[in-house]
Amino acid sequence: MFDKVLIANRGEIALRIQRACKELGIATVAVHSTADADAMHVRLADESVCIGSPPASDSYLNIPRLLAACEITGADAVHPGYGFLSENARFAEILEEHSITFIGPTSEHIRIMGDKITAKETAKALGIPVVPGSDGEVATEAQAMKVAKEMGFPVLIKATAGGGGRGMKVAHSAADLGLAFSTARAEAKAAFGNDSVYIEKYLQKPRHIEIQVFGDGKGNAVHLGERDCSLQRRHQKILEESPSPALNAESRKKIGEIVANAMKKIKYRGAGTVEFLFEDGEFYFIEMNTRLQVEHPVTEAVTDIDLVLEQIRVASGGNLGFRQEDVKFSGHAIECRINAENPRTFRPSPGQITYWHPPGGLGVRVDSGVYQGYRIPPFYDSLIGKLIVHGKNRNECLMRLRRALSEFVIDGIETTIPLFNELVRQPDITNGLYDIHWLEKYLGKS
Ligand code: MV4
Repeated sequence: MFDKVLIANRGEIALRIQRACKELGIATVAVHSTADADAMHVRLADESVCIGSPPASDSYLNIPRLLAACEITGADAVHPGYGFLSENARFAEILEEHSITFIGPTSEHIRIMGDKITAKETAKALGIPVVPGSDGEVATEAQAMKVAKEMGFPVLIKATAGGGGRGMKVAHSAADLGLAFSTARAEAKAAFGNDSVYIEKYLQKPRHIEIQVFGDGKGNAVHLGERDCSLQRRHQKILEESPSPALNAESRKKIGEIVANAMKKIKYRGAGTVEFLFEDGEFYFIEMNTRLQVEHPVTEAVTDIDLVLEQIRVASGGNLGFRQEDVKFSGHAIECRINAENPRTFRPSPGQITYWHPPGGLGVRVDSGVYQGYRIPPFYDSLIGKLIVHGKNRNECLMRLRRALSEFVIDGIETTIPLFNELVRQPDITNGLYDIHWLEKYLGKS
């Protein structure tokens, strides 16, 4: 096992990772920018190193400074959290070259899944159902037209280097295709420095359902069920739940087994998420994330497995501690992302938290890196906490969530809590009847 882990992240996830390290008896190193000197993850760490100025490129994304912090503190492993360098294959490689363990998958797996065409080809070859579309890159408008006409409209042009919805354009008919193709390419070039695009059949009202996987890099792998992440705005998830209200036991088992077998074949190591669109009872692979995700506590609640602790265990050479038949799914969990934002306009609302009263009680978990008196800096994303509620079934979970939300008091800044108070009373939400467009339509109406 490692003696000392450096946590290359900030906020609630830095604290989440520290907690797992502490339970394993591992010393922790926090790194932080000058804007985060007062952050909770810095206060609670065994050691901390200031690595630069507020812009992430000078601190949390700065590989030479992170390496220097490892060297100064003698850390033998790095946990990247989510975002920042968590899916940077080069960072994983550089750490290994310096005999520091990257707590995550191999750089090869990160690279394969980072390129959306290679990811899709790999998934398809492993027997995972994918969205119908072009075989790889589409280089010319003429080629795009040929593929689209064979497949039928509407189609979606996607950036090969993309993900998270950037560089995506819908073409509803042949008349739209020329403009969609050229704008997708231009946006891809501007956003990723790579204008490669591919085409898929556009699914019009899918749900976003992702399967949590976990492997030990030795050919043992399991699935840990799904999370329904359809409630999102501009590709930012707002609320996630497990199990998905849209799945039955049979379809859950079937897709879970397909994905777990695929992970066994590639000897995947650590936590991963295989993302699908789900429409009319069918799953369609879109992407794989090779990192721990923001919404991982939803899976922890229903499986009672500590995903971060397991990540650390397998990164240090341990075997998977459980088999598929040992994984028991219990009850229902919902996570609400508490952002420092206006709940209507979503304009960021940094500033001082003058009062902080998180909810508690049975089945309630709050993961957060803030505290009363803390000043939220304006430089980073606006997630300040996550409320995760667990119950015996979806109805109990919802009742408990309404209760927990009503207890939550945050003063001094605006937060998304009022939005959640509304959402948990909407019939479509309580009935589980929502697709990826539901929230934006709701926000447009009200
Ligand atoms: C799609 C799609 C419809 N059809 N692909 C958006 C981000 C990226 N992860 C994939 N995305 C989508 N891909 C096909 N073939 C619709 C989306 C999409 C979406 C997906 C998941 C969650 C929210 C979304 C919001 C808008 C569009």
